[in-house]
Amino acid sequence: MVEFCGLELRNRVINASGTFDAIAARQVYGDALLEHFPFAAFVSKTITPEPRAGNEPQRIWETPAGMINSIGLPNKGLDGFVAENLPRLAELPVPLIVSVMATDHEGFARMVSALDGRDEVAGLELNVSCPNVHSGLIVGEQPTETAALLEALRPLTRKPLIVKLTPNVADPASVAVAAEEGGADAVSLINTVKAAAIDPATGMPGIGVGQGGLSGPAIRPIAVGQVRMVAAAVGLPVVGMGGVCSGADAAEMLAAGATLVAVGTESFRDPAAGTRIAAELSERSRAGNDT
Ligand code: RRO
Repeated sequence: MVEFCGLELRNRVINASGTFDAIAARQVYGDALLEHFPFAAFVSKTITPEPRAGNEPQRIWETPAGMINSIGLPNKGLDGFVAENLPRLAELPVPLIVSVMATDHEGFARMVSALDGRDEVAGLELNVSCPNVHSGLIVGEQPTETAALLEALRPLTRKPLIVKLTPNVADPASVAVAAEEGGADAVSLINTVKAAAIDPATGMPGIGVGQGGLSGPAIRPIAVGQVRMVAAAVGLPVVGMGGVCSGADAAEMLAAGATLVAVGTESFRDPAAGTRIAAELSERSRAGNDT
């Protein structure tokens, strides 16, 4: 077992938010999903206080060794999530972490307070890759904004608060330190890297809204570099993610300083990737191979 923010996990491999739809997977695989759940904890797709339709198509564009997405946070809003998704996610055989995002402290506070009262929720991930409507600044791009958000939310819950860091900054470690000073329990990184592609057939952007976030093996060295810098700067546990496709990749993330590893884009290719990567990781440690 692995201890993470007071949670007991069966191994070090979880999912990256928004990359595995456990409710849809249950419909496809039935109870076999519960018997062979690919992750040691489940992180939900990010929810917002009010429902959102998400972005116009195209939402996904394949690139060499990865993909660009701009999904735009389609979700049922807090009330719809609690009424319709939470009962189903509570049936998963692993701890549930709910990812939340809002455009002001009040919106974040409403979600954190509501979810604090739910025993089904083991922890909260704060997705800070969004603008604060009052300052116009992306919260996770500014240490001061990140610290202020944590100071507002920390008194509202004793559940673990994990801050999901954006890679689109010069110094992610300074944002991680601000999260730690504000009272975060862990940090997770990296979210997707800002990117665009032009469709050669049309000369127009491949993503409907013009640009999006790059994920997959293409960004793994960026992720390893940032995990290494952040892990050296904070005393908090770090969830490392970005292009992890194998046990060797996961071992690299752990060697860089991560406590847990999250699998994202690889689950689109292989829905059982989490199980395979955890098995490869455990085989490596049995063989005494650290990296
Ligand atoms: O929904 C999205 O488009 C999205 C989100 Br909220 C995020 O945090 N990262 C990402 O790559 N896409």
